[in-house]
Amino acid sequence: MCDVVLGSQWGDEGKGKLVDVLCDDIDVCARCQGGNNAGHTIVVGKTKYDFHMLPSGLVNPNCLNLVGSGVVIHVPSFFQELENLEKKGLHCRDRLFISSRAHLVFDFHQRTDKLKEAELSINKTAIGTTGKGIGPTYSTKASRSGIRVHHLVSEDPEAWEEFKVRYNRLIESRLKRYGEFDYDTEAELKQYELYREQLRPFVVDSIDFMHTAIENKKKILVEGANALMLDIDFGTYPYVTSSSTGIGGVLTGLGIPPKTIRNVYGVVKAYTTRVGEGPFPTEQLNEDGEALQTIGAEFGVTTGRKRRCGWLDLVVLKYSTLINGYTSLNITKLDVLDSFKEIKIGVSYKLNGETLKSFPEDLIKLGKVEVEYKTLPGWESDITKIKTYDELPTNAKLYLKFIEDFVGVPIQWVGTGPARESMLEKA
Ligand code: 2SA
Ligand code: GDP
Ligand code: MG
Repeated sequence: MCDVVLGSQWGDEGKGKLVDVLCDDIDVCARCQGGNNAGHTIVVGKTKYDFHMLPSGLVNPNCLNLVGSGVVIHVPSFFQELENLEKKGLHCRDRLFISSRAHLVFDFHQRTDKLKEAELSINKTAIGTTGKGIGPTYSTKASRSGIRVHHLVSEDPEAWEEFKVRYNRLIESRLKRYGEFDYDTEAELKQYELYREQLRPFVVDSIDFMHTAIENKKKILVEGANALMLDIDFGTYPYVTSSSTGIGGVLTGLGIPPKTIRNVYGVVKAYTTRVGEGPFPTEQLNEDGEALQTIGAEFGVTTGRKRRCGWLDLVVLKYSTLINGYTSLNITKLDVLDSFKEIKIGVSYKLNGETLKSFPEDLIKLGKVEVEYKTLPGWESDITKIKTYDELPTNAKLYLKFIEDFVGVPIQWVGTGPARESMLEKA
């Protein structure tokens, strides 16, 4: 059976840490969507690991790791990330596999990501992407002109010629769209000729890989990247990423049927953050937002951008619960609220005096909603040394209970610090 970890807000909820905690007892960890736009931080003792495209399960020496077919792979970054992990003493080459069906991100995808953003910024409508070429790569995938891993590594005598034809066709269409830009196709192709050999040992038929693991009753954990509110269908479109970041992406990105899914863990930051542009109803452009940003050290793991901060938004969490069907929740970074005298929680959106039933799809509407807040008393004490859920201050428990009652999903874990040990499990 597969358990799944999904981000419930706008990302950076602390999914990596939960995956790391769960991976102690896991045989296979799989990524199903996104690419190296993701940033998952794991703190083990004094070592901090930053994962981008690779699954966080690599930290566990007994865990096999799969980069699934729904992921988009920038090969130079794949090797760079692997090297960085190895430099930190994590030897994991023999436990890392990539799907032959995953699409490749080329440098020109990253270039055109930035060119498109520059175009949009003229009208102040840039998305605030990570610049990792994610949107352009999923675009070429959807328009059926993308290049997949098997196109690169195939040993068929015609494969390399065919690869070059596809590659040149893609370059031509980019140049047509964006005009001439300086780009060394010869150098890139030479590099990819080397990658053909270097990448081959990692490549598997991921359908066979996953289904063999399922048949052999292996414990599988799927690591979602980004989060539901960045989903291409259900997020704040167009201020979203270009993959299915919810439960749907788990099925389409790994080729597994719904009946193989057991638990769906929703990771919820105790407040809300967002990096990049787009609507954020509970954002606090004031001292509270600044305090959350500073205390929570809210900076993007991939781009280093400051994350925007605001109160927990239960309208968002309820909406995200409807779509992903969380079986339990991990509330993270509760310790960041330790010093607040009062804590607010967004509980409903009002538009023209009427309470909305759900999260609006229309950004004009969303821009006009008035958030109604419930104010709860803070606990004003340090929870970072606490070892059990029961020892949490009464007001912290009230805060958690309010969330649980509102969304109707039990809280299973509470994060009280970045380290692996700072995770309280509710009995
Ligand atoms: P893209 O690059 O096309 O996926 O960007 C589209 C939107 O998706 C947002 N996005 C993210 N939001 C939060 N965290 C992400 N990962 C990094 C991290 C982000 C970073 O863990 O900190 O370092 O800046 C991530 N990746 C994509 C992005 O901000 C756009 O709003
Ligand atoms: P992800 O993208 O969801 O995996 O999250 P990120 O790694 O991008 O961002 C979460 C950040 O919060 C990381 O720096 C984590 O080390 C840190 N973190 C995770 N859980 C906790 C927690 O409970 N308390 C604190 N203070 N930090 C946490
Ligand atoms: Mg992140």
